[in-house]
Amino acid sequence: MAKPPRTEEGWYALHDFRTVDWDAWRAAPEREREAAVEEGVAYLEEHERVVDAEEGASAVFSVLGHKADLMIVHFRPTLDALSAAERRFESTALAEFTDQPTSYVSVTEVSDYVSDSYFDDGEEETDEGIRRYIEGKLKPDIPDTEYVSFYPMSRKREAEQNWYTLEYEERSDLLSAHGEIGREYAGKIKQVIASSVGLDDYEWGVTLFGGDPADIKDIVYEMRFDEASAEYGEFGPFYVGRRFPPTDLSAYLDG
Ligand code: 76R
Repeated sequence: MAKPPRTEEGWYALHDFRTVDWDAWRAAPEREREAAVEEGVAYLEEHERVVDAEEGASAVFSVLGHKADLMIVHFRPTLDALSAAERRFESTALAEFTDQPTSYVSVTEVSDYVSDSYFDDGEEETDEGIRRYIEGKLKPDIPDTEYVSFYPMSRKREAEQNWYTLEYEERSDLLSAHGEIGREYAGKIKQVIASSVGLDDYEWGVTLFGGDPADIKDIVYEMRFDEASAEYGEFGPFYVGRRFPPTDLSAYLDG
């Protein structure tokens, strides 16, 4: 058996997609719409302030295209906290106007590939810079940049291309070449990679944040030519959205 990497898990992630029933929204009496906006804004503000848990991060995005209208992203220390956040949304008057076409559950992870010294020497012994880098991956903040892209992906398990039968060294080399491309986008793209093995339909959820949607397109495209993705990447549906402050909910719904 090829050696699995050691991993450490951080915050759990829920990508909660919602469609709005626009006909019902337009047909609803004004006071119902007002109550929905008021409760929706309160829900989003409280979750962005993380009043429901010790730590975490949340944000809301408007999603382009037919797949969804809203994406609410929550990072929390436990799966239970995510479940509570999801159910709490259902109790708002806004939820009466929404459906959940899809969702994604995952957990942030760092592995040996990122830093074997962290796993060999333990947290205390690890270089301060690396420790902060790892902490940032396990407990990601959500940047203020405007655009987001989310997609699930897996590594192939096919007869000729099987990531899971490659030797550890080979996987590690492929991912460090992958990381070199990634670092060219420093300052332009922030990525959150969270494992969904055993939790959802693909193996990772990828969330890319950036100020320019062209950078999102470029990083994904460039990585397609890199062996880790070209040979072993398998992708699910893509969702692209724009962050908005909770107080703009009314403008989004009525705009
Ligand atoms: O040695 C190193 O520097 C590698 C560090 C690293 C790892 C281990 C790294 C860096 N990634 C790693 C693992 Mn990544 N990443 C993606 C995508 O669309 C695509 O083709 C892929 C989607 C992007 C855009 C991205 C960006 N990465 C992984 C894994 C887990 C693999 C496994 O365990 O088998 C996946 C699925 C994945 C996918 N990666 C980086 C980036 C960027 C921007 C970096 C460099 C910046 C940074 O390290 O934070």
